[in-house]
Amino acid sequence: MGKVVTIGELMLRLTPKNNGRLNQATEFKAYYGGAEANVAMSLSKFGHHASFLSAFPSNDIGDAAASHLAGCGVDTAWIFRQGGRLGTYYYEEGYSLKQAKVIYDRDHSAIHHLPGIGLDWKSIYQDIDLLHITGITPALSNELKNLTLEAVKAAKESGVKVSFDFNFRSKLLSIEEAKRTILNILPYVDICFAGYKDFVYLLGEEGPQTFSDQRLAAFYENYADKYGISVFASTDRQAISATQNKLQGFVYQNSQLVSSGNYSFEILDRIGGGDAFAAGVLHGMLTEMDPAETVEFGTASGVLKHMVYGDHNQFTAVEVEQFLQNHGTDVSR
Ligand code: KDG
Repeated sequence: MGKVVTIGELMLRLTPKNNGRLNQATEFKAYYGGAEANVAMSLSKFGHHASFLSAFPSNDIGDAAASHLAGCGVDTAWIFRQGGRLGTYYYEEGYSLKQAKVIYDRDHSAIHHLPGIGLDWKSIYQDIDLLHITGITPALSNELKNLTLEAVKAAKESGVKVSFDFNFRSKLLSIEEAKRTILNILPYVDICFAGYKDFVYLLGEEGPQTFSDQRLAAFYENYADKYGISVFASTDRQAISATQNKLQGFVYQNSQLVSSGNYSFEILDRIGGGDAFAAGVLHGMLTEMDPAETVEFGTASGVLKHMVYGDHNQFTAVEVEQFLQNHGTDVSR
């Protein structure tokens, strides 16, 4: 099993009960999320040693968030207790013809204290195999952008592999700013995740407009050569309706593109599906599965996440394997 650090902001998600609208809600369901925390929680459930590096408020809300992570088995030793606010977001679920809605309330949250702490990267990376970060943290402020770059550079110096998920959030950055940020980070990245369209549109060069394995492989090869990235992983998601989905995963490794089955399923909660896929692929790599097993496990992890409420999976590796053994790719009820 591997030893992993993820760095980011843990988010409290508030969702109106009973598919309610935000402008009418009187009762909310609360979940913990945040892309990098979601990956740490999944990896920990899969049996890895996962640490989360962040800052949480030094109050009861911070205590509750830290307990939630610890309850999922995440190592909380690198959570600094500073500031008074936990990043929060409100999420109104989509249904039939109504789009889902996200409202962030994360300005001046505790993670903004992280760059002032003076992190000792050598201690943080001691005995660590892998760092996982996403495009969300560097999108939060210039200081956090610099900290993310510092983190990936120090990881390379310490011989720690770097995994990076674009996780483009248009509410945080414009496409142009996101592209600049990503291009600064990519030279330090070993394993790179993004929705396939994010790769194409954010890297902004001649990506495959029509989808085929050969064209996607050629696209990845170009970036693998340019940035020395050894693994690309992505998903192609087609929403059939607000409650029905198709999901297929891809892993490009050693000049070969391997695809998972194309799963059809009903969606209970789509938030965090990409993080569950990333955690599944990282699990495959950390346990030395071959690329075909890795992409199947990662995609199954992503599918399962869509079928439970909350931002992160609570499935063990054995449960994901059982799901793969017991079901075909059509898991619509
Ligand atoms: O990938 C899921 C995340 O988007 C969610 O948990 C919240 O991290 C979050 C964000 O910043 O949107």
